[in-house]
Amino acid sequence: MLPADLLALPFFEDRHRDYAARLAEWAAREVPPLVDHHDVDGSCRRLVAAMGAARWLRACVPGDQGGLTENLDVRTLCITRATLGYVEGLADFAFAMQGLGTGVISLFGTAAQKAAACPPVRDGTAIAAFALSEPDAGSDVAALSTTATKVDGGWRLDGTKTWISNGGIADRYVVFARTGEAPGARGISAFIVTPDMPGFTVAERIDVIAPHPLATLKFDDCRLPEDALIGKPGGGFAMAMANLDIFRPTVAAAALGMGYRALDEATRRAKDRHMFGAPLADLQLTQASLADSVAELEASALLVFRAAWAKDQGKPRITKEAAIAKMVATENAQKVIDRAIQVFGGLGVKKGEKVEELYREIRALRIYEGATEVQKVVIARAHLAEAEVAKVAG
Ligand code: COS
Repeated sequence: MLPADLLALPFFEDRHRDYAARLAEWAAREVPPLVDHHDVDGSCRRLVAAMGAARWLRACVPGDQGGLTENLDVRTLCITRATLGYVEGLADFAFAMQGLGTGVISLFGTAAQKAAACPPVRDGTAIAAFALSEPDAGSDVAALSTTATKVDGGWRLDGTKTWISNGGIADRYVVFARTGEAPGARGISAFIVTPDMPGFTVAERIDVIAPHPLATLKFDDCRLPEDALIGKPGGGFAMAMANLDIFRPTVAAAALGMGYRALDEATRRAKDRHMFGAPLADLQLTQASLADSVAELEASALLVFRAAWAKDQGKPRITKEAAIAKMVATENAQKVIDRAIQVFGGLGVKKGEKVEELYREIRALRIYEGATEVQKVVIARAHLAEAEVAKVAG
């Protein structure tokens, strides 16, 4: 569903164009029958299994773990999320969490950690999750208070995580906890936690406007083995941010896909619906609405694939590009979907209409993996730092 003229740009290679066409065809055919919005757990399990069997989840793990490319190819991740987001928000969610939940392990884990975690995620036989947020630490990650204490033979984990995607259905969680090497960001570490570990409980399932598997997790004297630690103690914050650098552009891509779907729905409606003796599309105000949406989506698309391309070219940090893409694409998609509802009139807010579903689905994307306000902080900091470097150089 990504426009052919976008895919024709030099951001992409032929392998991306071929992948996008095959995935769009597969998703339109295979995804809708797997989804029941009243059973999000079952739907996500079915989607993960199907995406694993069809080999799309190979994009979520690196080449040495049977992945599609040597390193995660951010353009492929973005194409996948845009395509799945166009068809079904839950499919996008299920795909994205396999990648986000495994990213820290595939980037920083030991060979044994990768070998245990990646192949089942790739094959769709295990579900992954990323547990960073806490009741009092969402945007301000460095304020998290879950603790991991060194004990004989391993670690003891205590605290609460919330808003955890796949919470309650995941087979493996990457959990961030304070290990105290230093105050703030430099005293956080990452751990692999499985639901069978003693002291782990799913405290609450969270019901939201666009239902997805989400939960609050509690760790009460939860015992982890020695090898649960990922990377070095104290390195957790930077690992989380490096993972988010890869996955923030993909959130933007999902928003892009949802926006394109809303635009297609609005365009069809504007052509089919007659008013004042002519199709809605003949009214200049409808044309203005469509024009704003087309322009905003094209601007988003360029930012999404600029960020993805930069990472794939080997740029070590794309923090600013990713933040710009995420902020602009999610905010634009919200506006595009809102305009589509307006074109639909009353029907646009009727349950069961695709644009109504998109309106609920898009909202969380402006919040999760760094709210728009966090992206503004990141962008401004990067800009000011660049200005400082330019001043020194000048
Ligand atoms: N890649 C690698 N390292 C990074 C990094 C990145 N993208 N971003 C920051 N770091 C490193 C920094 O270099 C710094 O290292 P040193 O201490 O060695 O200099 C360290 O991590 C701390 O960075 P910083 O000073 O920027 O930390 P802050 O606490 O000020 O970070 C923000 C603030 C708001 C940017 C951060 O907390 C954030 O992104 N919050 C949103 C998190 C989020 O997405 N939450 C949703 C949960 S996931 S669904």
